[in-house]
Amino acid sequence: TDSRDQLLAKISKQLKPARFEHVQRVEQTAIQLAQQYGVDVEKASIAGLVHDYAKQRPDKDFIEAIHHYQLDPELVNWNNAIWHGVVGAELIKAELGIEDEDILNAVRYHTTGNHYMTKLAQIIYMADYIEPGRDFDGVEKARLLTSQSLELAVAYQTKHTLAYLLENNQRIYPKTIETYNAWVPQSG
Ligand code: DGI
Ligand code: FE
Ligand code: FE
Ligand code: FE
Repeated sequence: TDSRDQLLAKISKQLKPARFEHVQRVEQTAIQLAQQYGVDVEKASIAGLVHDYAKQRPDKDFIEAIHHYQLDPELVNWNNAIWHGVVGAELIKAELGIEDEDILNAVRYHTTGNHYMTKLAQIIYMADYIEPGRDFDGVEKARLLTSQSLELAVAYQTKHTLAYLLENNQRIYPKTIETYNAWVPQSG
């Protein structure tokens, strides 16, 4: 794997400045949460830095990767919002040499969540939502919950994201519904 400087150089080459700043804020937020919740800080740092690595790739790169890596063929019916995590993880593995499956799964699930998420994946899911540059109704509540309980925070984000998508007549990716069913109803 690369040194931190090499990793940062490769990431910054893929991203416009505003997006590169976002991933650095996600990294810092993820490091703080890892310290609080007893998760490997180095993994949280790397996962935060790489989570949106593929966000600005052209659609054709994702279509090619779905075929090349024999991912779920249904993925071709989705778009960058879903691809940059699920398919992006394969590009991160191939292009950045990151092979840790916990880190790769944290990237895969950072947008939609998953029925099962490690603490690292929960941290990246939440750090992406609450990093200091985020500003939306409910972000303060999300920050407070994240400091109190990762599980309740994951449930909060999952519910509010699904409600937002429904309100805006967006298609719901099946894994988003799986995440909702696994995390929200039993949390009260
Ligand atoms: O990449 P970021 O902007 O930092 O954030 P993200 O990866 O969490 O979210 C990317 C987008 O994905 C966001 O606008 C919400 C959207 N999204 C999440 N779940 C679904 C979804 N879009 C659709 N259509 N369906 C989903 O289930
Ligand atoms: Fe993202
Ligand atoms: Fe997110
Ligand atoms: Fe992000």
